[in-house]
Amino acid sequence: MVLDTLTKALASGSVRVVDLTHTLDPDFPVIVLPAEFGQCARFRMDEVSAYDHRGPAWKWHNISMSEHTGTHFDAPIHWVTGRDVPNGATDAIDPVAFVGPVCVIDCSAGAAADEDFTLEPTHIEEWEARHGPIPAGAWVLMRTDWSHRQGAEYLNLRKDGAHSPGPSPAAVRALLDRGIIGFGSECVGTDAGQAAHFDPPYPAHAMLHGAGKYGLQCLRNLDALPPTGAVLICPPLKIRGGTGSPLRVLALVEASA
Ligand code: 23J
Ligand code: MN
Repeated sequence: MVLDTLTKALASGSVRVVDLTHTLDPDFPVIVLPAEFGQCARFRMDEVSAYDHRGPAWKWHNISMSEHTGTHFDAPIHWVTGRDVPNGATDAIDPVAFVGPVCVIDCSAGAAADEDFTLEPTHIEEWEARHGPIPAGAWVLMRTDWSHRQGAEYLNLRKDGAHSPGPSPAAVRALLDRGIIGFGSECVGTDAGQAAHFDPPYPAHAMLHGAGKYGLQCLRNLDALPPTGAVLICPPLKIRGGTGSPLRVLALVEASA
């Protein structure tokens, strides 16, 4: 009954499918770590044939990239804190995690005023006062409109590293206390650009993955989502032992009455 209602609503347009994914493209920025560390590979596409002598009736490409290139999913084993989480790799996560309710916290005004804006517990409490409690099992997405930025403005690298918004350690703690299943960001990582200097460093990665939770990065179109009521669909590729993967992220959104 529920699914019949859903498919009819999709057909009539009263439930819309919103694409939260950036296009995989060699020019899309990837995270840049300090030079002493290994680096993330950009997306690459090589033509194998194009209806030619290499394959007269078909066109196809070989592709390569990092697990953490473009719009992508972070699995618990991505971080050392989550290395022993049961079923913490992309091929082993219970797929029920890939479909769920989504809460969107609008931080766009704060991020416009301060490129190092941090989501704090007070913002979460203010959001809940207006929209109700964040339910256990929810995905929480931090809207910053950072996805509107182009080129070098997206990573926003300076001599002292990247400057982009993200959650404070206390905010990650507050989200874990509510029993969320994952946290997503429009920025290149779930953590703020300066999060190496937080305590603990990289709190979104360290605390979420240590608790067996998931991350989404490089999201877009969060400005097309309501604060509550949408359904997120985010299944990563089933990479054996994978720490994450590029994916298509969709949201089902009810047309406002
Ligand atoms: C490796 C090291 C630090 C970070 C990241 C990866 C990511 O943001 C990622 O893509 O998961 S902060
Ligand atoms: Mn990642």
